[in-house]
Amino acid sequence: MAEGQRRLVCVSNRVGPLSDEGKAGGLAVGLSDALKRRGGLWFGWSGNTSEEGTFSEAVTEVQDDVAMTTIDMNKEELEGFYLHYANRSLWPLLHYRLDLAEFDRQSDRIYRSVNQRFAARLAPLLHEDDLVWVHDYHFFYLGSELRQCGFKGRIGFFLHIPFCPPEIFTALPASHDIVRAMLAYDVIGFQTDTDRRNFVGFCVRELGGEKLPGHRVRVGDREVVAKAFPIGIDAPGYARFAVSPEAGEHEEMLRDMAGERLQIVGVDRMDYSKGLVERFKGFERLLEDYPENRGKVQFLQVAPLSRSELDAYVELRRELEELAGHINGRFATLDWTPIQIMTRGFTRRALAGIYRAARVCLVTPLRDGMNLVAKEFVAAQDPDDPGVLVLSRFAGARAELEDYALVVNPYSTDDVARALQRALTMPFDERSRRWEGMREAVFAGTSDIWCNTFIAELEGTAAPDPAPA
Ligand code: ADQ
Repeated sequence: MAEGQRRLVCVSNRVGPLSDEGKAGGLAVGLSDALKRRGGLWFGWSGNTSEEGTFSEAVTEVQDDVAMTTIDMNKEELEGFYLHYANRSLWPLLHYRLDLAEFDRQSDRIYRSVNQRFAARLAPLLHEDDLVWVHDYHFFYLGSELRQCGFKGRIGFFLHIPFCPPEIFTALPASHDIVRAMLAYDVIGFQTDTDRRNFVGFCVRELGGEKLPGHRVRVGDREVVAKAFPIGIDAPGYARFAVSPEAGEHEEMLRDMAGERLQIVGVDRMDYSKGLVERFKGFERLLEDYPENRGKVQFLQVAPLSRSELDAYVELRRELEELAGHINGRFATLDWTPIQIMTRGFTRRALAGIYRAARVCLVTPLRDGMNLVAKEFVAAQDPDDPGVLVLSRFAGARAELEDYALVVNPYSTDDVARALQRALTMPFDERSRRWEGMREAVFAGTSDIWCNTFIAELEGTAAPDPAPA
């Protein structure tokens, strides 16, 4: 931490790792990049359960300038807070999947109490002039609970996933309580302007609030900043990963395996929001409608398992494996397996090599806050032979990359197949021009810039907006 700088305190459900481990998850990647540069305290759940739960002793691990302090949860807290309310109510709802969202009183109660417990444990660790930055949908109530504990400093919040339209959000029984509690934050950050508009729309229509100039919103006597801060990656660092020996090994392995064939890749946590089923069907349609690709392309989907305790995720894995089996059964020859699915994690360097070996990257979520994979793919490319990004119109990353990626409707099998065909046959000049444009965008919006812009807003030192919202 530089002298005179206020300490940054980040709060998120999972803490770390700071190192290049094979852990999948956009939040961990974004935050560790930011914290490693600035230093500070990172507070959250240890990943362990114990009988004492949120009353367990806090454990602190220090790495360089970052202290990581964690507490446990007990089984009931983990069930109600994490598995149920966060992952079965909020995650599907905020991803516009009302059909998958489940609501119940018990988990609502536990979610609130875990937020209260984390605030109670964090409050004694805080200094008055700390900048507290709370992350994601696990902790909507945490800011307001910190206020109850007497903390008067600045508190910001960033939502990594989408904020759905008010028409959908109002289905959540606690929707009013949640948004009112969010107003305890001084700055509320979203990935895109669409998310911000949805949130402000809720404040105005449901809570009688008022939209003010300069990305501000007023509800009753609370006036807060609600603004988009698109998250980025450490683009120069990622580009260096891509030319590391470990990346080189993976790139070579994949190129050897592909031989003359063109490689298509997808890299996503195995989650229904990522549109994997629809993507597989799009690939199948490519082989159906453009038969010249048979034997000439291969598709590797890397999809580490996540939340495998939940039924919807078990079902998804089954469906994907079945679909891959069906496609391979239908088109494979003795020397060609069209589609391969891998559920293991990779280090970030290894992944960078995989991206670099690919001619096309398929990033086709049905809904995604940002999608860092799209940005990593761009940063990892070889300027002498860059690949093409096929990007969902429903990924937050579209806002920055739409002029250069091939933008598709991920629900349309035909659209995905057409875009794939276009990507696979794209001449070098066009590939190169498109990649240059994306590269510029990815390097102009790095994780550093994301972090610094948010913190400047939280400190109240951000330059005023030239064009008020
Ligand atoms: P995620 O839903 O996790 O993030 P994403 O942004 O794509 O989605 O990030 C995934 C991260 O995990 C990437 O950095 C990727 O490299 C890594 N990863 C994926 N598969 C891996 C594997 N097999 N091994 C190792 N690493 C792997 C959430 C939101 C997103 C938002 C981010 C950041 O859902 O919309 O972009 O937070 O805010």
